[in-house]
Amino acid sequence: MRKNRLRLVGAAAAILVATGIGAPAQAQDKQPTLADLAERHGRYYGSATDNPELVDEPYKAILGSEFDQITPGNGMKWYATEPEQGVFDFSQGDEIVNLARANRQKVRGHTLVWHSQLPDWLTSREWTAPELRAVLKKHIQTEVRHYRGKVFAWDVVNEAFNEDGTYRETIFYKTLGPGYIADSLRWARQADPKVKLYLNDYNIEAVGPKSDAYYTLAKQLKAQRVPLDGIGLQAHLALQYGYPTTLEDNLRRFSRLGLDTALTEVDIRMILPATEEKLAQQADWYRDVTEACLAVRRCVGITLWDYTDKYSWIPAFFDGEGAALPWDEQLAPKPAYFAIREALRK
Ligand code: 9MR
Repeated sequence: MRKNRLRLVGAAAAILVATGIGAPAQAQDKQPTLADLAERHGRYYGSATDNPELVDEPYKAILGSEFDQITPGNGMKWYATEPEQGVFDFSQGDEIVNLARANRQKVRGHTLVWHSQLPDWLTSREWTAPELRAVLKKHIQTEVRHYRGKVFAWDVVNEAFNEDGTYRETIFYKTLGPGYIADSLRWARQADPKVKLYLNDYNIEAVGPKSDAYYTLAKQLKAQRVPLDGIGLQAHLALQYGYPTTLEDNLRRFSRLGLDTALTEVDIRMILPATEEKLAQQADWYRDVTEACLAVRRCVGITLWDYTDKYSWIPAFFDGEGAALPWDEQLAPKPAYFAIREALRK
C-alpha cells in the first residue's frame, strides 16, 4: 500500500499520505475500499441500489462501506415519484438519499425524462404539445427542487436515441419534437443552478452512430448555451458482443467539448453458465473499463448497476444470461472485483 502511495504524484497524493499518518493504526491496517482507491484519482466508485434490497443487512454493509456514490435503480423514476398527476411521492428516493447521507455517499439522480417506467396517467391518453410541456416542466422542476443539494448529478434525459442515431420516437419526441431535450435541461437548471446535468444512454461506449448522435447533439447544445454538463455512458456490456475498444477515445472526444463523462450503469453479462474462463475475461473487461475512465481526466466516476449478482436486472431481462457484477449471489467478490482494485491501484 505504501509503495502505491509513493507512486502517486501531486498535491492530492501528498494530502492523502499526510492524513494517513494522522489516522489511527486500525484504519491504516484496513484494506482500502474501491471508493478509497478511486478517490486517490479524484474519482468516485459507486453502485446502484433499490429500495426492496435495503432489508438485506449483509448487502447493505458492503454497499455502505465499499462505495462512495449510490444511484437509486428505480426510486426516482416518474412512475414512483408522480404516481398520480400532480401528486408527488419522494419516499423511495428519500430513503436512498438518507442512506447515502448516513454513509457519506454522493447520489446520482436517475432519471427525470425517460420513455420507460412512466405512470399510466401519462401514457394512457393523448396530450397536446402545450399540455405535455406543462406536465414535463412541472415533473422535472418539482423533482429537481425536492432533491436540490441532495443529488450531485441528474440523468435529465435517458435513452433519447435509437441504435442508428435517429431520435427515439418517445411520447416526448412525438409530441414536442427534439427540442424537448434542451427544454428539459433548461428547466432542470432553473430548479437547481448547481447540480450537474447529464444525458445518459446505453450502447454509446464505442464510437458509432449512436454515440455520434450524442456528440452532435452535445455540440449543438453547447453552441446554443443550453445547460449540459455531462454524458452518462451506461456501459451495459456483454462478453458475447465484444469489448468497445474505442471507449477511451469516445470519452476523450466528449471531454474536448467541455463535458464530463461518467460510466453510470456498468455491468458485464455473459451467457450462463459462468465458467472460470468467462469470469477471467469479465475481469479483464472490468479492468479495461476502469482504466479507460482513469485515462480521461473528465471521466468523473464509475457506477455499477448494483454490485452483486443477487440483485442484478440481467437474468430477468436476458434469458440465459447473468453473472454480470463483481460480487456473486452470495456477496463474495469475483475475479472482476480484484481486477477493478488492480486498475485503481495503478
Ligand atoms: O435496474 C432497473 C430494473 O430494476 C427495472 O426493472 C428496469 C426497468 O426497465 O430498469 C432498470 O434500470 C435501467 C435504467 O433505469 C436505465 N438503463 C437501463 C437499466 C436496465 O434496464
